[in-house]
Amino acid sequence: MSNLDTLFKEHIQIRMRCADKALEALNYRSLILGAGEPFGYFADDNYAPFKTNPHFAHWCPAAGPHHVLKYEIGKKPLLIYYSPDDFWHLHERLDNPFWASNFDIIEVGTKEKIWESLGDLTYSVFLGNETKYACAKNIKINCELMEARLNWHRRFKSDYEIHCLSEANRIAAKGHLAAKEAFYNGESEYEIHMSYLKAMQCVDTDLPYTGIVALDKNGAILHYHGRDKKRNGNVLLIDSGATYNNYASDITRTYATNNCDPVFIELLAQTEKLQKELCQAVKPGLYYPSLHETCHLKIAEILENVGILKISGDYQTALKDGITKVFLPHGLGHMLGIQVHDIGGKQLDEQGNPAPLNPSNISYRSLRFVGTLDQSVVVTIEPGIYFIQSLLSQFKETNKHSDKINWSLIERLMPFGGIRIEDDVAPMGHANRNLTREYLP
Ligand SMILES: [Mn+2]
Repeated sequence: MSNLDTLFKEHIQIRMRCADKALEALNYRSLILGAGEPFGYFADDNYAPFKTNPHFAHWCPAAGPHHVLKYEIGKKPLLIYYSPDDFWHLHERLDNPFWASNFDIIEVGTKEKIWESLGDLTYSVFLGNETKYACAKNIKINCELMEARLNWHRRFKSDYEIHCLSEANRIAAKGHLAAKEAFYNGESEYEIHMSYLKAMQCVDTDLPYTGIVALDKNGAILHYHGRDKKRNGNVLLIDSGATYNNYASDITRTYATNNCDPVFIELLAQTEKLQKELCQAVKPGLYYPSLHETCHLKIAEILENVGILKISGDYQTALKDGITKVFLPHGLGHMLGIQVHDIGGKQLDEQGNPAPLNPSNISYRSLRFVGTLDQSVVVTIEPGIYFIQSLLSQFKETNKHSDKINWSLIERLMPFGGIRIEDDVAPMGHANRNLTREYLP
């Protein structure tokens, strides 16, 4: 048995134990998870690239739509694998993947057969978007309390999942190294992106999310998805990942040429140093929003160090007055797993109660993970500093603290867009494992 087989076996056993607990608590007998069906565009016969229902993917790496998994308390999970005789579309044949021995598997050729093969469905709960057949069987659909419990369990990664996340980082590191080289060779956003894909031997739809490849001022558009053909940028902000067995990596790097303003180069060096310090602080028991707050205080310090802010070392007040949020409007990071922004970050417990937020701290509102880190709760750490025209103008015109900002220096730095550095970090033992830096400096 290979290492992956052993890890997966253990992963499925954990899934079964967690599902037993959730099913018993909510008085169900079996859990039915649909891989799902692709989303079709309105008034069109085209479909969006298929993404598997994350609840299904948590149990089974099988690719493609329509498969259904049934787990009944105390029984071996049953996978109904959809394998039609279809010359219009490609359907991956089952073969003998590493995970197969953990399921009883029935291969069927029609969607109707899937549901006939599931057996007794009394006291079942179905999660997925393919609800038509489940409705016809009169079973409970997309029960929120069940979703909350499964989302909660997804927070704690098994050793198999950590392995997959690490592999997703290893693969993405190849792309990032190629992108860096392409940038220093003067390539355009489009060319850098193509170099990224080529190095990983993949296409856009294999990526866990639409990558951000931003040269210069485009880095200040936080979800920039352009692919400009203009060459010879001075700054590259690249936020791009890879997928391995449905698990995502989420990595950002910022590179600058020597043609940049020296203040920007200094900002980049200090942000990198801060990012590494924040990563080192990740450990079980740490309340994540407190690290977000530390990040904002340090950003205030950095901005003062390079002469952007005049705040006499009063970082706490700069945070309270919302000055740091002008430069860093997003959260420190988020949970990572099957989904890039793994679900359940604002959930307090497995019942699905919401985590309390500190309403007095305005910088918390954009935070996607409000909780305490525990063993193997993988998170991203992604501090940034941006020169966003709209936020800066608004602050200058309406905020009574606008005299604390060195506006002539801001004007000089605007053309360079912004900085973000992001790693994926797994709290482990009394410290952590930085899954990204193991492969990418
Ligand atoms: Mn991220």
